Amino acid sequence: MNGDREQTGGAVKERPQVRKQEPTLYKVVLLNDDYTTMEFVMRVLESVFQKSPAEAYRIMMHVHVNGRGIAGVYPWEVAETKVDTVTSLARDAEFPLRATIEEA
Ligand code: TYC
Repeated sequence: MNGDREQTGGAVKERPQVRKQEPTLYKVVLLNDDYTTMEFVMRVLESVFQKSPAEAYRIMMHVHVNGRGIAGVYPWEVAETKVDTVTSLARDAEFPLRATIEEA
């Protein structure tokens, strides 16, 4: 064997090119409903999706007006955890707020 170096027909590459593997990303989509308060949705966007108050307001209003909107884009397991957290916070507060995952 040749350590970590690639065989390149006589020459030895000291710094083989490292190709980063980009993880597949997924959108966490927030759904509108008639009962969850705007304030609660903004609090979820700030605490679960690390949005600024201004960005949280913008996303919440987008969902309110258009029926759905992207809360964030993450690798699968992160997206799944965010959806679980939203679902659990909503259930505890007795709001029907829902979030789903879509391929980005
Ligand atoms: N439509 C809700 C209301 O008028 C607010 C709302 C916004 C609910 C976004 C859910 O994902 C949501 N109180």
